[in-house]
Amino acid sequence: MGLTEAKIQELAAAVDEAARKSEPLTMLTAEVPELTLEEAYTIQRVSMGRRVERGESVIGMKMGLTSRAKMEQMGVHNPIYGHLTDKMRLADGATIRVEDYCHPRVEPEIAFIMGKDLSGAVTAAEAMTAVEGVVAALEVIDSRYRDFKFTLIDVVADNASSTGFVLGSKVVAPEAVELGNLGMIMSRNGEVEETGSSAAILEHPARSLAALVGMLSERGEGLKAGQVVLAGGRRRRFICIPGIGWCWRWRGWGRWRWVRSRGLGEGKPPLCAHSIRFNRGAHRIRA
Ligand code: OOG
Ligand code: MG
Repeated sequence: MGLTEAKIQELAAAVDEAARKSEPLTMLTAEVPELTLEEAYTIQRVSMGRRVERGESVIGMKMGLTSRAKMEQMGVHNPIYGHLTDKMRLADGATIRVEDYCHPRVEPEIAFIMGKDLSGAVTAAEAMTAVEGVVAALEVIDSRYRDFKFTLIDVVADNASSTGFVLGSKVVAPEAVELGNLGMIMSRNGEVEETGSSAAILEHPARSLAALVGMLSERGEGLKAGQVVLAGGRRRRFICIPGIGWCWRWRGWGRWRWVRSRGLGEGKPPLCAHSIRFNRGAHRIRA
């Protein structure tokens, strides 16, 4: 037996309130073990409706669990998606306070800017014909679940942990970068920690876009021209804690710096804050 409309509304209100107040939430599946993936997506949509009622607008979508590493971490075989609203968009160079989140993590991402509407069953190549530009992005995710414990169904209901994203300023035509095998170097406090490629995103980020459109079409939905799509994290999530600065360099494209926390304000206790910067000159760097 499926969940009643009232129960869907109640669970959507719970995830929405937890996100709005950055308050820990008990896993929905602990209370409702029979919750299905389809119902979780309905809860996600109802919670987005609540945001829209408060004045936010949906400006795009994000894919999640698109890399083998993240799928293995969650023990799943399929990606998930979430919605992005205008309120989640952070300015390039913004400073955010770690205290304002439950379990903040950052992920380097690749974003598509749609030039045309796109719906139905499409191949990766067809999906790319609707893309106007690609841009290096950074996502801040924040699972609201207590002790950072959740199942796939819980994370879908919680809008795939969406909380913020930043788009770089160098939007390029999709063919201007080698999107399917874009090299990346990641360093922690100035030392190289990991290297990789955009191929980790479902073998090519375009496949992530096509998969998203396929999943949306199951609900009779699609993407609209002008929307932003985050293709999904390449590997793992990186913790945001004071004292750790992350830097990701994409080959021939740009560099993202997640700057270390620093104190803010004279005479006040130091706040844990991070500055997110997209270094405009860095596209000259070669990996
Ligand atoms: C779920 C969000 C997944 C990605 O890029 O894989 C995601 C999570 O890891 O909390 O944004
Ligand atoms: Mg992500």
